Amino acid sequence: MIDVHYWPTPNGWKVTIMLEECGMDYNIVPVDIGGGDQFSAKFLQISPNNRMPAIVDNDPLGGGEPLALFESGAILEYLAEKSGQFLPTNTAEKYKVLQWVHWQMANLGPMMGNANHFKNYGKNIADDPSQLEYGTKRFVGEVDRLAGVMDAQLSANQYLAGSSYSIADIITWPWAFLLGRLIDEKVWETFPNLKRWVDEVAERPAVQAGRNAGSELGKKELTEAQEKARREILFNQTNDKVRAAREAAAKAGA
Ligand SMILES: N[C@@H](CCC(=O)N[C@@H](CS)C(=O)NCC(=O)O)C(=O)O
Repeated sequence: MIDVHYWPTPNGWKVTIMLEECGMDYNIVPVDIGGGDQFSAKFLQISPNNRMPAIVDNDPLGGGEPLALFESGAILEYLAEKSGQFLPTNTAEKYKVLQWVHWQMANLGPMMGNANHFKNYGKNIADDPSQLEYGTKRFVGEVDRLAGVMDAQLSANQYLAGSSYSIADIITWPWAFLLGRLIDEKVWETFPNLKRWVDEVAERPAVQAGRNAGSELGKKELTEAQEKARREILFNQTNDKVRAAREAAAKAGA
């Protein structure tokens, strides 16, 4: 059985979608990132960067001790190797897929995360809201550029890495389908090939199941004070803040 340390967000969905696609059994271990669970000593041993998703495979490929992994790209590559699915074994084909996996990890995910931060969350936390304008312009501009990169690729290919559905699609879809919500629903008119692919992947039963996994976790009604406390935990993390959160978690016995 695979334990998935998880909260229902785009990076979390990558892993539940992959597990559903592979037909692997998994057990969700909630990591309430707004509540500070990512600073518990136990979680930091699995994921030293205080970010979810992470997995512990209790029956790892090759046998031996349970295998703990963090970073969704590494997790998907491991699950592909274990299941023998969604990553070709032929060297050239394999690296065609992996270059898009790395592209997502280094580009689309971080840029959309930052665009969302400046455009939507920033107003609640910035000391001076005028500071948000340049950040929004910079990151929404990058997201627009990246959408164009995907659209061009998908104009000539059914899937991101060519003619077969792969971990490149599984890792990219959970961010890409949110483009309309982040920028404007009109964005799909500019990127019709991307829209075609987003809709096609959305139809897959495993994608729907993975996207819904643990959806009840994030649905609590929160007061303004609780929202504020969660923002304090999640944003403007520095070494001092992270160390304090780690110490508080240890004191609470977590
Ligand atoms: N590159 C990482 C990114 C993971 C990530 O940013 N996770 C966020 C939620 S989507 C998180 O755990 N945040 C907790 C925090 O900021 O302390 C991956 O793809 O696994």
